[in-house]
Amino acid sequence: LIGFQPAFSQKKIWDETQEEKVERMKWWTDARFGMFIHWGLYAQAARHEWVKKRERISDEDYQKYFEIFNPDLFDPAEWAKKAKAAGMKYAVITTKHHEGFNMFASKYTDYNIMNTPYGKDIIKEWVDAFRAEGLGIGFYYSLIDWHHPEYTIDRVHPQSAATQEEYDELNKDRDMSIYREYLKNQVREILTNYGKIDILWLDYSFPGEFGKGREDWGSVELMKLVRELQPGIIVNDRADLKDYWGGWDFTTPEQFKVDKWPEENGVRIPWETCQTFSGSWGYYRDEHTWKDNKQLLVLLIESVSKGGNLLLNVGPTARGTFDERADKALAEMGEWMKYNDRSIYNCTQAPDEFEAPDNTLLTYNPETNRLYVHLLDYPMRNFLMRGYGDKVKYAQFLHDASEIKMGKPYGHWVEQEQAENDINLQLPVNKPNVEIP
Ligand code: FUL
Repeated sequence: LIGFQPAFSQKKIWDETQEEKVERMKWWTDARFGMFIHWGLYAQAARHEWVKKRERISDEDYQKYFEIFNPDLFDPAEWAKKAKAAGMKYAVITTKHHEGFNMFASKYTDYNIMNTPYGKDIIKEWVDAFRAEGLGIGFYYSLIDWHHPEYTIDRVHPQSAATQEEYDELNKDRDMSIYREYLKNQVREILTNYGKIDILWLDYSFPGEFGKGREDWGSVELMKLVRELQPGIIVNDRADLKDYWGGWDFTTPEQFKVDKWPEENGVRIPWETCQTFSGSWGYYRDEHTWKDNKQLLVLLIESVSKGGNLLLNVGPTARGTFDERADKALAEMGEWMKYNDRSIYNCTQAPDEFEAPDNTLLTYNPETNRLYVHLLDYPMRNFLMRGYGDKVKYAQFLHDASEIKMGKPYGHWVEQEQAENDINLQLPVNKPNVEIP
């Protein structure tokens, strides 16, 4: 079981017992699979959400994207259906990415969706549609802001400073306390104007020399506000509040295929890996390093097998549609999930007594006491599971609920003789339908 009470979280932002926390997060740890959506003005450049920094585009030049943004084909109900059909249970959308543009109506800046040709609150439309499909609602909000005039230039900026003097010189006319106030006001807006919000995904801090940490964001105060406004909300770990109880709820390995349940001080912590289909979060027309279907499924299964979630990202186009490569991948995952989702939802890492045979991943549902064996390399006949002898009552395929007989191996091979405490699954030669490709 996960221990949610890390010894290092001594300082308190939020009064809650471990049991209450487990309960608050249960829907999320059961859900296992969500959709990340990176959408903003950068979708028009169609070459990475960091395009402004990567290409050192000035505010003046970037302004054109603001003046023409008009996603005429945006149909959030269709997006929500696609997420649901893929087997996803929640979704997290960028309300503001590092570029600073607001996809929501804000009274604290004109640099928001209402002042583009589109002129409607995308976040509102999105929330309504996703909620209608019963999906959990999550907001990504960037702590970094490349547009706000008071936001101090940090070390990810191309002009970044090498020394403290350079840093001070670069930022001498900027007042971060004004930005902090703005940040707080905006977080209050998104957590007030759209009803119950299930997840807040802040991004990001990099404490250290000239880096940004809790002081820059006013994180302690910010998080108190978040908990007060949305007591049920689940928050990620990027506001630099690791040592605060209530400062974070789960950790966020980004583009990492996690091979072991992450721990802090010997305690297993809730986690979610966020992953892209390709090499970018925002829509990137000419990027072709897309993960294939098997890689994506293994990512999902492997995450669950180590006690974690997968947040899989789509970067919609500037017209408001999904890239057709994303559509295809989502549909294929949905096809697999239709038959196999019970090996994902409510599942977690298998108890230690079960060792995963080679080329398999194990997931386990503690409530039903079911163990799921995912065969990554389908064997043609016998499948010996060492040490499982007295532990398995019955075996079946998921896709058609057909029995898998457990018995003596077909054929004979001395090295593979079955021992008392092993079982042998008599698998059909033909690979069943809708398995991992
Ligand atoms: C990172 C950001 O810089 C990326 O653009 C993306 O949003 C990713 C999920 O988090 O920190």
